[in-house]
Amino acid sequence: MFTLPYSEADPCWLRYDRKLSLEEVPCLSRISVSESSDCITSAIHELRYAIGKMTGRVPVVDYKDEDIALTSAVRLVSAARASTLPDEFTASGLLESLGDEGYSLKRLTRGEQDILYIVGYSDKGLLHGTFHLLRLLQSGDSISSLDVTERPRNRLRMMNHWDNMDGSIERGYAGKSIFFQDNGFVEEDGRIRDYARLMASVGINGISINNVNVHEVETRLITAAELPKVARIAGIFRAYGIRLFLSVNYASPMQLGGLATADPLDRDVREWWSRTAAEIYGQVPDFGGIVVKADSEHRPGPFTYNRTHADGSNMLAEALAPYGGIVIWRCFVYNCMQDWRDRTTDRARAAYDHFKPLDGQFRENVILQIKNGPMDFQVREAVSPLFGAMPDTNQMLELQITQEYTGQQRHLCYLVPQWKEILDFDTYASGSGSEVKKVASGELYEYSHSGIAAVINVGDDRNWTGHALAQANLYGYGRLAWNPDTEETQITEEWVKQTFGSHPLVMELINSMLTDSWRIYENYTAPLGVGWMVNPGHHYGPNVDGYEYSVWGTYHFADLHGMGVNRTLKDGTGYTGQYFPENAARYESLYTCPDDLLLFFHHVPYTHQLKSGKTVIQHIYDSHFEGAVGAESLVERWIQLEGLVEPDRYDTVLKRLLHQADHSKEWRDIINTYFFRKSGIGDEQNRQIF
Ligand code: GCV
Repeated sequence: MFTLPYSEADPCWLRYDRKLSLEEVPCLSRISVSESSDCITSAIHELRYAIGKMTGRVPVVDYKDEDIALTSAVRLVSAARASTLPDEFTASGLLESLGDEGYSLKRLTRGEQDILYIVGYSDKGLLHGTFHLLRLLQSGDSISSLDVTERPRNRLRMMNHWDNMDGSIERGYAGKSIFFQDNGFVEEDGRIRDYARLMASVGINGISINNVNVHEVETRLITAAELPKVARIAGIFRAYGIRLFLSVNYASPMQLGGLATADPLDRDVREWWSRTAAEIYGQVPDFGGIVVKADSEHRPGPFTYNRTHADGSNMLAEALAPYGGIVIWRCFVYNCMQDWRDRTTDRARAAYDHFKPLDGQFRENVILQIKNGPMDFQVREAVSPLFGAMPDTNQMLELQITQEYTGQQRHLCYLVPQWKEILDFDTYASGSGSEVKKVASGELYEYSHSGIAAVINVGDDRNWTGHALAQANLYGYGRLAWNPDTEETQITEEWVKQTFGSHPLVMELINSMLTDSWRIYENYTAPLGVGWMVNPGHHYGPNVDGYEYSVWGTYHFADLHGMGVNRTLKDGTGYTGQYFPENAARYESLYTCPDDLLLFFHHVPYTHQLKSGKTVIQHIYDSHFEGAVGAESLVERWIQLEGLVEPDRYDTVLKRLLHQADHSKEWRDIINTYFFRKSGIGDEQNRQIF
């Protein structure tokens, strides 16, 4: 007998608190299925648990699927049993159009008969279709004439963990790893199973479980001693339609194989990797592939041997190719030992400068994974000019759900609006309408592999994400990876309804808190796209000069006259020239560059007038005062929900919001004071600056 959930952790959006009457939806009283697979078993468990919880009666399962005799049932059918489907599914080639993961949901009522079909080409489609149905039921959406067909826009929809085997998580803000502890795997796997359920429910289909900074212990994950344990985790995910990936150490042939080199063109190195691939696939036949951070932030890579990133990734890709595996090669490559006195080197240029010249040189099972911006997941930065710039090389987008620079899950910062802007950004790579979402989905250049990955924000905290409202980022990412055109409002509403219920005030207030939160956070932190004014190392809290005289290439260049980074072609670093002409021209000119990114692209006097009509210095003051008021308003909104949200969640969120309101004042005062002292220009409204 199954029991869901598998752990005591917060169920997030899989709560199923809504009450449903079987009389209104008789089809929910029975599940009919005659096929079997791990994914189908998962789908049945999910249906039984959710329907049982919502209706008070766990549906019976009819494994013979004697359709003719059924009067009411949810019927799961894949292509293997297509002959038993009614004409509505077979006539128009619908089944074939679903691909490996799509599904069609139809409710057909004829007289006494009430059958709700969940139809997929494959069992994975059935599982995705199941979660779609449960989402509708839980949200209270009508299913009386249900007729939905969906397939994911992105082939690869991935989560990247930065988990270390000692249990710590790089940039993790919600406890310890759910996979690892004490340099081994956790023994109790209930959390992992519940995590797989959550991920599958939003359509995730790939997960890399260890940090891209692969240290000594984690390097051993691809050895015979560890692979059986990896296989156990892969099995948990497989049952939810998710393939497992690992991050690997580029220097593994030296560290594990005792070779003197990791040179990608060395015969012994190549053989070592192909033997290793054979061992991996011997244990995990559907292993997704590997994620590689090479020649970045002191990680080893092909540069040591005067080889290129194409040489390095192709060598690995060759080893994985016989098994259908892919190499996800990160483009986060830059000089992290820069001299701050050197104004000619621009970190923002690095990914494009390194990778663009290599277009067309990568094997078809290599994908370049590109961070959304050219710097590093700032609260606001430009979109990376590398998107769309490599028509002959597979690309995918990397986002960051974990809130490294956006409040570390102690501050509320809903990132769906930011991600929508990134996905909708028009690269003009192939004329207008060449948005990032079309590059990532492979629609622009018909890539053989592509998609979206994001650095996950979960840990073993009971509520997974530290801040309960940060679960919305997790949910929103999955929904956007499935379909980047999903409206922000739809995602937010879905999440709130499923997680907190449909009380009008709850809906209205949590919705508005999430919607406003990114702008509020931006307002009291880094102004006009400049970024990086954080404490070095841990990146929490204000420190305007924290990175100003460092090696990291992250400067604001504030002096007594003005601030910002001159990245123009005319007399700056030339970064603007990496964009396609429409964007290059827009960013190059002070007059067309959007205010939001002004200091990212230009160094201007404090008295420079923005499009808003304000001067830069007045904007800094105003936005910081507004931001702190905004943070206060989050508290004011939340306290209206006392009694409408259960006490535990209410209290923990309130605590974080109070901290945020307080901390936003610290941000406000430090930033405002710093620029007042630098510029000597007072606030027009004479508010208190120290
Ligand atoms: C995993 C930033 C983060 C690092 C992270 C790195 C990366 O520099 O601060 O913690 O390392 O990005 O994306 O590789």
